[in-house]
Amino acid sequence: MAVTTTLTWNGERSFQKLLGNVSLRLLYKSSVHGENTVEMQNRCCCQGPIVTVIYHSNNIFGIFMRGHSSEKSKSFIEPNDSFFFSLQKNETVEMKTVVLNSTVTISYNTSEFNISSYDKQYLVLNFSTKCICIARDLEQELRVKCNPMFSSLECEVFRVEGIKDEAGYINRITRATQHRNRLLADVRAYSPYADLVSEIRILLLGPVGSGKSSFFNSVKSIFQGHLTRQAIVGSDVTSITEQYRIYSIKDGKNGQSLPFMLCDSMGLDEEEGVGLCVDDIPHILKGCVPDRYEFSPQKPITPKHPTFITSPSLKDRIHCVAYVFDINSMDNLSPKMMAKLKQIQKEVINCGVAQVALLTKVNNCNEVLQDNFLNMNKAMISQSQIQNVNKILGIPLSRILVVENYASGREMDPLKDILILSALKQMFRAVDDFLEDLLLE
Ligand SMILES: Nc1nc2c(ncn2[C@@H]2O[C@H](COP(=O)(O)OP(=O)(O)O)[C@@H](O)[C@H]2O)c(=O)[nH]1
Ligand SMILES: [Mg+2]
Repeated sequence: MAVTTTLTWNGERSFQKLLGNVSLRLLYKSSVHGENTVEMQNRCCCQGPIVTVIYHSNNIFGIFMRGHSSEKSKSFIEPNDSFFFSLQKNETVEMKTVVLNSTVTISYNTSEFNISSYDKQYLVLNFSTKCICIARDLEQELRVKCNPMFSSLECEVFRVEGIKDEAGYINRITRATQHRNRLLADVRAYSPYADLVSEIRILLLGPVGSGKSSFFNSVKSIFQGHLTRQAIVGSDVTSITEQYRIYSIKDGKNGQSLPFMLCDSMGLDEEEGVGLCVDDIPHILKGCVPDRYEFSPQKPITPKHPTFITSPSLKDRIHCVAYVFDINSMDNLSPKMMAKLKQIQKEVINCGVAQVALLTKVNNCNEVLQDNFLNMNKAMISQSQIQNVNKILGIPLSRILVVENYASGREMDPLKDILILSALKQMFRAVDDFLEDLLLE
């Protein structure tokens, strides 16, 4: 009896889009061949690249493994060329992928392993209860929503035939890493226009929770090569950051300081007397506010303050303001917040400082970067949020940057790095324009 797959033609098409013109040959189907690991192993072992597709409630997701599954690897999948995917149903079928960064555990029975000991990426199928157990981060990233009620559970494994390296996803990821490394080299090699200063200062300004402190942490993580959390981040409604911080970043652990500093400030609040005080802003921009200054929302700094910098030089001042917003809240900024932003922008324009907007929390970072890295801004321009920033603050589209900070994940990701490093590069360009203009003056 021929075993038929549950995968639709559109589903198969999205694999072809991703991996090149491949065909999928069904090796195993749980409802036909038996719902256990041994059966699956017997049928799928040493078959070359395989894809495991899980159908649970309304979700279709799974894992692509390039290396063949061996006897030894049983339910463990090694990183490097494997990835998770989920098929998002829309007009066609869209595939969302998450690169595997650590060893993943896929198991057929909860009793086979202890979840707490695999705190990274795991996936457990329990056929007797029709439940799946999936790592939270993974669930969120794949946008899988499993309803334990009314669940059905089916698992299919396919051999992927005709896979070509050049056309596929794996190649794209490799290209991403190369592109990331080039950007990294560019950022390292940056030197401010006409060597007017040795380090430029970028001020992060924006509502509470927009991701300012996380952006600094993310940039630092890239240069450290692993995730760091120097700045405290939070999900409180009031600002977690109360001190003004001027962060210099080292290239590697004991490396040289990079040619830029990120200045992290208290978050903006729509209410008067809460959050960063608008009257503090001109002083920050001019470089009068020292590192670690404690903000007080009702009392702006004055020249009488003991640590007030009375005659700041060009190196002390802010060379670029980055207005930071959560991209998802861009469409519903309150009128009060907008008014405050306008007020602040007036101060920034008065000081003649360069301006960019930085939109955080884009969760489709691999879509943004899909085919051509150079076109990533173009791909975003049609989005209403970007148009909105352009409208509210009058910032040109090329100066509206999108990033996904390192917030919840535990591993570095070249795609996130590309967006973050590209954002830095655009900030440098904005600063150079500002410095050039200054010199002409
Ligand atoms: N998913 C996601 N979460 C983020 C991102 N940036 C920041 N966050 C989260 O948003 C919350 C506020 O971030 P934080 O950096 O403290 O914002 P700040 O008040 O502007 O400094 C924290 O829970 C962060 O983990 C991002 O790019 N993506
Ligand atoms: Mg903060």
